[in-house]
Amino acid sequence: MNPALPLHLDAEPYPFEFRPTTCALLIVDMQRDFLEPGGFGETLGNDVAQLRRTIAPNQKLLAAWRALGLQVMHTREGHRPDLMDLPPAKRHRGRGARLIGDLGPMGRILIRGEPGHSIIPELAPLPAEPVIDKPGKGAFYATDLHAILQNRGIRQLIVTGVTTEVCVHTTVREANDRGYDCLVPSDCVGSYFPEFQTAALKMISAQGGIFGWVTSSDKILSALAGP
Ligand code: C5J
Repeated sequence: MNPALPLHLDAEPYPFEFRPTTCALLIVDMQRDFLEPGGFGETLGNDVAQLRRTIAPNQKLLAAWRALGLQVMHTREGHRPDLMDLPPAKRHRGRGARLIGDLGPMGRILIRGEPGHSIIPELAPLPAEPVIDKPGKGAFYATDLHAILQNRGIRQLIVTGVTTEVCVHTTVREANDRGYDCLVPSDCVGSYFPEFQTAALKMISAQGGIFGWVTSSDKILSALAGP
């Protein structure tokens, strides 16, 4: 496989054509507080198994992407320890017993530098892989992601991570408005709510791919492996 040549893979709503060298794997918010038992997500009453099923397929895709020397980027949702970048509306919405910035089971919730804020060890970034710290749901809002992608000549994104209908969806929508083609492998994205997972994926590929394409990680791996 020559990664500079275009590849085609089976996707919804129609085959996705991509050039691996100008396509980045963007892994969204695979953070301990969202995925690990005992983390913030679970303390809110969520079933983390719904998210943890995405770990193994993400590991396989990440290994294949790295083996070809292709671009990998990671994001983390979180805020400054002094909370100055946290809109009061975001802190108070949900009215949970614990708010962003409060002490949770893995340190202060969604605060940069705290144990729960870090990416799960199974998908730990390599030193050369940019980690985008984002204060919002979308990875483009108030970050340098767009500049980094432009400087590296990236035109297409494979977006994985959690949660499908929140940070993955917002990121795909933001990317779409900035002119990137987005491909979402359904087994590499997860929601605490199965019905949201199904609806969110349908919304991406509906209306002729209004936000992008949906496929599975196996199809990406087969395309990379070549005929
Ligand atoms: C949420 C995220 N669900 N990463 N964050 O609050 O999707």
